[in-house]
Amino acid sequence: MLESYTWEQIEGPSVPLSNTNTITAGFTAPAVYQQTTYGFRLTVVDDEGGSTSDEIRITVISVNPDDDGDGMDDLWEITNFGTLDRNGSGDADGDGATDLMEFEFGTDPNVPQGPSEPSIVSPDDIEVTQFQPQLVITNADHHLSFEVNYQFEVYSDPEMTQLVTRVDAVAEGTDGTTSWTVDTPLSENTSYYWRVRPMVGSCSVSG
Ligand SMILES: [Ca+2]
Ligand SMILES: [Ca+2]
Ligand SMILES: [Ca+2]
Ligand SMILES: [Ca+2]
Repeated sequence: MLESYTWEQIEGPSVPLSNTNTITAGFTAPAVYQQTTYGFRLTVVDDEGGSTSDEIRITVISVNPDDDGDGMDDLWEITNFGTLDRNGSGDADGDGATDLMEFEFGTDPNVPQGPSEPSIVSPDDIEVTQFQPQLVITNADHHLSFEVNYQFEVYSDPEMTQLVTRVDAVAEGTDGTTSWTVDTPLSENTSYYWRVRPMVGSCSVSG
């Protein structure tokens, strides 16, 4: 005759077991962010002091890869940040790509991956004959998976306080350079100053 049943957990993160002294123990599957295996051992003792035990393993799978609903897979968050606390809008490595973008690009959220400063190709300190010149830059260096676009600004003063025109998101050119044609006629015999700024993100305007 069997005298006692004893269930104990032998594998996986600790979970509360119920009815551990009966033949049918139970536990509530906890929320997991990755497949997790729980192991249990049942030991039975009979009235003559003999005992035997058996083990079972139960694997709990994550049905929702993004339990906290921030767009980043929870396993990716744990792997890269050790926590689910980040919500995607931050930029852990300060490279201009938010954590959520890095998840989508498949890049490393803890390693800065550009963009560097782009350089000006033309016009650079020269006279131009067009009223709407084309501004050309050499693309910034950045991780190939980064989607980068450029903001161009044209000013009428060297201190760059008097904005003449600007465009926010010119898609990066595929030949190593990016260009934008000034969208408003400039005045004759006047000096203008321009600059460009790379930004990581989705592109809203093509140029
Ligand atoms: Ca998440
Ligand atoms: Ca999160
Ligand atoms: Ca980043
Ligand atoms: Ca990065």
